[in-house]
Amino acid sequence: MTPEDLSRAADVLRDADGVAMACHVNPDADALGSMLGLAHHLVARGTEVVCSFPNNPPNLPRWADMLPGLELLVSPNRFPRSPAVMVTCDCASFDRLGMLEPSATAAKELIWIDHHRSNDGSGTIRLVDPDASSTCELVARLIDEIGGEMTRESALCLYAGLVTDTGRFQYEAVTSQTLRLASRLREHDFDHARLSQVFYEDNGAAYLRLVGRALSRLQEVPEAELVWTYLTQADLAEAGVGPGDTDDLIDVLRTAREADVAALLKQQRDGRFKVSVRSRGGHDLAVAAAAFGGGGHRLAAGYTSEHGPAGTIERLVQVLRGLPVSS
Ligand SMILES: [Mn+2]
Repeated sequence: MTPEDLSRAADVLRDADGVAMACHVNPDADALGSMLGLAHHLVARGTEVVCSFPNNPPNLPRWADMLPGLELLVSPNRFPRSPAVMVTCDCASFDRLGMLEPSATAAKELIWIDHHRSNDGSGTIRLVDPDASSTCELVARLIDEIGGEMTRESALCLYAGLVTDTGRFQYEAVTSQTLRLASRLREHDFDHARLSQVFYEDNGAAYLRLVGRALSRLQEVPEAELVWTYLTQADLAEAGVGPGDTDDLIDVLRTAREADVAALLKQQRDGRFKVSVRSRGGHDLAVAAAAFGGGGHRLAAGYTSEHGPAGTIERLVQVLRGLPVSS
């Protein structure tokens, strides 16, 4: 992200009458928080803002209620078809926009804000910094460049993304700048303890039983420094847990000291497995996931596999060991 791009994006957003904003499918708190954080700032300046993400119906995770500005969200089929100015938040690739892709293609100005290393290069103005802790951190820089007082609503939304995308300030992308931003955001009056509770201490008993099931299947592959497990659609149905409610399970797996890489395979409705991978530092998983058409960060990435659990792991082991993958 160059200073020129940042200043050009700020110019465009200052001058725009209306801005259409989108974040990635199945938004996490960084995606939703960065989008709404910037939206609040623009709304406060009198700009017309509409926000969306490509889930139809737009079912939101439970924690989303904590974020102000949900009334700015429209369902993807009501999103402007050819916006003059469009902003995307936290999208590593164009296809993460799903059914909002045509709007991004048609947009006159497309401001692309993201921090994924595997970002694939869309946008007329690119605010992409793979070293940034979160998209929220990039949005904070953009808000400073636009000028004007940051509102409490923006601060809360950005704080939510900052806390969660840094694993509560523990990942390597956390810099003194990240912590200074957190401190600045916390000067605003919001209940950060309640926010943390909603993100980290809000599990249902059914989910905890499902974690037990997944952990009881944990397998180790020492030659690839890997631990892994899986959940099927039947597991989810039996537990009565939605697939979006299992996002934190990988954070339990990754604590295994026997391995460098943890992989969680979650079966999707179409039968394929969504694979989340995390490294403790020894493997570049953005590269590994790219071998399977996915992407992400060096230590946290994901992809979708056509193969069952055994076939998926067999291929992952080959990539982790630097061997050619059988198709
Ligand atoms: Mn992010």
